[in-house]
Order: sequence, then C-alpha cells, then structure tokens
Amino acid sequence: MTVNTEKELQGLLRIGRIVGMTMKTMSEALRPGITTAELDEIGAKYLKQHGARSAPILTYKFPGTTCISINEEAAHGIPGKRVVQAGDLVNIDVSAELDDFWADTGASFPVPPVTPANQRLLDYARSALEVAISTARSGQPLNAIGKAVEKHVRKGGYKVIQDLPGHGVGRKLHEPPTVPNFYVPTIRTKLTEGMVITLEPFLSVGANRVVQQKDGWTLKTQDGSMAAQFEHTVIITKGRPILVTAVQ
Ligand code: M1C
Ligand code: CO
Ligand code: CO
Repeated sequence: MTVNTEKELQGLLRIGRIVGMTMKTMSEALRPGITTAELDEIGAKYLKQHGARSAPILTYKFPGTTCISINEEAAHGIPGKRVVQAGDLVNIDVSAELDDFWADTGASFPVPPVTPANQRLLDYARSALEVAISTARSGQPLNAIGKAVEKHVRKGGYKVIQDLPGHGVGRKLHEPPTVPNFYVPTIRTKLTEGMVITLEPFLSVGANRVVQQKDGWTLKTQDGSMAAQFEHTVIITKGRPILVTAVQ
C-alpha cells in the first residue's frame, strides 16, 4: 500500500508496534529447552491480547501463529515439538493484522554459546538490513536496494538467498512490489513517498537457494548451510524510511 492519510499512518504504526512487541516478547523467552510450539504460543497470546490476528494463518492457513526457523532453515519453519538447543540460531518471523492493516517483522537470535562464525553471520545479516534501510528512499529505483545489499553481502563472503525477497505490505501480508535483495537490472519501479514495503535480506553461508521440505512449508538452504534474516516493515520517505516494526 501507499500511506496517504494520517489515519492510514496511525493504523499501520499500531499493528507495527504490536508485531514488534510480539517479536521482543518471544525473543525474551528464547532459551535452551523451550519448544518452538511454546515460543509460538507466547506470540499467539501477545497478539490476541492486543486484538491482532496472525497473518500466516489468515493468508495461507499456515500451521502456526508465527514462523520459527532454526539453523539451516531459512524461513517458514512450523512451530512444533522441536526443542531449542544451546548454540542454535533461531529466526522468529511475526506478521499480523489489526483493523485491516498488516505488518511483518523478523529477526535471527543466537542461543548461547554463539560460535564466532554464527556471530559474524548475524552481524552481516543485521548490517545488510541497515544497508537496505539506508538505500530505500523516494526517487531511488527499487533495484538500488538489491544492488547495495548484494554488494555488502558479497564483501562479507556470504550469499543473498535469491528466492526470498521483500515485498509490499500494509493492506495484505504480501502485496506488490517484489523487493529482491540482489541486482535485477530489468526492474523499472521507483520508490515513492508513502510506499510500504518490507526489507528482509536473507543471508546464507553457502547456497543462494532454498528447498521446500516435505512438510510443505519449511525452507532450508540447498546445501544445509546456516541462514539469517532481519526484517522490518518500512514507509518510504525523502530521507530515512519510517521503521514501522521497530521497538526500543
Ligand atoms: C519468503 C520470502 C520470505 N513473514 C514472512 C515473510 C517471508 N518472506 O514475508 O517475511 C511470510 C510468512 C508466511 C508464512
Ligand atoms: Co516476515
Ligand atoms: Co516479509
């Protein structure tokens, strides 16, 4: 969507704060021994308390309120009986709807002890999102985002997972435009003021592709290497975008 009115801005910021706080609440409960279903339940409870509804359930009948993906699982992991282990890299992705406004956020968290290799991947994934944020402003071509992110990720020796792009969001979970995290020269779209998109570069240590598992959802890196992602819903402005899902 494109935000045109104060009412739209307030509606979006409201659900953005709720998904951001859901993510924070879940991350604070992350520890060895907790199952991904228990973690998901904490998120479900927070969303419900604030009147919000799970976007994955509403949109895709996803078998969980949030997506929880561990280690070589890049995205769309189904919460279940899996027990979080010391040393795991856990990605939590929360998206939800309130009053017809939709927001989407994600982050990868280390469960201590964190290896230097995992810490460096996390640092690069976080800085890749920052590169996307600082590139995304009105007047810029949309493909400038992918160009800048890809350059940064390559410098670190990592891969952009090409089949996991950002997207428009706001009135649905997934709206046009697609926001690739690598350079696509044929894209002619320009970023305009008020445009609502997600920035969510996925990095991997090895493969630039993911493979869907037999459960019909979980996306693992093709070579089984570690993946990490950080995601915000943002509103494009003349300067730094408004981070709809950021909470302090
Ligand atoms: C797969 C491209 C990447 N919130 C999730 C997402 C994932 N995007 O959009 O950030 C979608 C969750 C749907 C089950
Ligand atoms: Co997401
Ligand atoms: Co998304």
